[in-house]
Amino acid sequence: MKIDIVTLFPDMFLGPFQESIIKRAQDRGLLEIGLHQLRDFTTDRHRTVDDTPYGGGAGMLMKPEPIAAAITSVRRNNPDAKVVLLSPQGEPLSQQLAQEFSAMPGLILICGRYEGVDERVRTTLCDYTVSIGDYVLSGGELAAMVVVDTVTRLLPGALGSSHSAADDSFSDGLLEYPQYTRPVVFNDLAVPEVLLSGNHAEIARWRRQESLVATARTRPDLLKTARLSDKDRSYLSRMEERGQ
Ligand code: 9D3
Repeated sequence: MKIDIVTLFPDMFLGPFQESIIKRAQDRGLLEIGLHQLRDFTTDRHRTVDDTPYGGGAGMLMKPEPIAAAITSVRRNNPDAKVVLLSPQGEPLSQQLAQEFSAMPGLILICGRYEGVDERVRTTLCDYTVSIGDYVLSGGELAAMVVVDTVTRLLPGALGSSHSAADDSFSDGLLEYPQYTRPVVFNDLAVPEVLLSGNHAEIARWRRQESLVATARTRPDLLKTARLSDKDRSYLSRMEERGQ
C-alpha cells in the first residue's frame, strides 16, 4: 500500500515512521510512505498556504489551490488512491474504517492546520473526512500518524507470525481482560490464582468475565453492539444485581 501525506510539517513524521511495526512494514515492502511539503505546491513569492475566512471570524484557513495542486501531483504516483482529509469535523476513525482503508491500493492523507481548510477542498477533492476523536489537536499530522499506524497493523504480513490483527481487541466488541506477567507478587499484589491454576477452561471463563466487567465499567456504550452470548448476558445481570 502506498500512503502519501500532504503537510506543512513533514519532519513531524520522521521519528514515528522510523520505528517498530511501521518501519518493518516499509522494510518488507508492504508499505511505502511519501511525505510532501504543501508549501512546495504554492506559486507565489511568499509560498502562501493560508488566507482569511470570508464572512469574518478568527484565524486563518488553508487556501484550496496548493492542496489541489498537491493532490494532482501526488496522484501521478498513486493513481488509485483515496483522498482522506483529517479534520475535527470528520467521521470518527474506527477499526472498521481502518479495515476499509487497509484494503485500498493507496491513500493520500491531507493534514489541515490553522482553523481548517476551505470547504470546497473537502467536498470536491476528498473521498473521506476523518477525525480521531472529540478533543482538539493542533493540526491533522498526529491524526494522520494514527491512521497510518492502525492501517499498517492490518496489512497482511505486517505483524509477523506471533500476532494476528484478528486477535486484537474490538474483534468481539469488548475491552480486553486484565493481563499479568512475572513476578507473581508485585507491590503486595498477587496475580489472580486462577491464572496460575493451569485450568484452561477456568482461565477462559475468568477472562471472559473480566472482559465483561471492564467493558461495563469503562465503556458501557460498547455493550450495546458487542457480540454477547446468553451466558455473557446472565453474568452481566448478576453483576448489576450485586452493584458491580
Ligand atoms: C474552534 C473550532 N475548532 C474546531 C473544533 C477549530 C479547530 C481546532 C483544531 C480547527 C482545527 C484544529 C486542528 N485539528 C485537526 O486538524 C484534526 C483533529 C482534531 O483536532 N481532533 C481530532 N481529530 C482531528 S483530525 C484533524
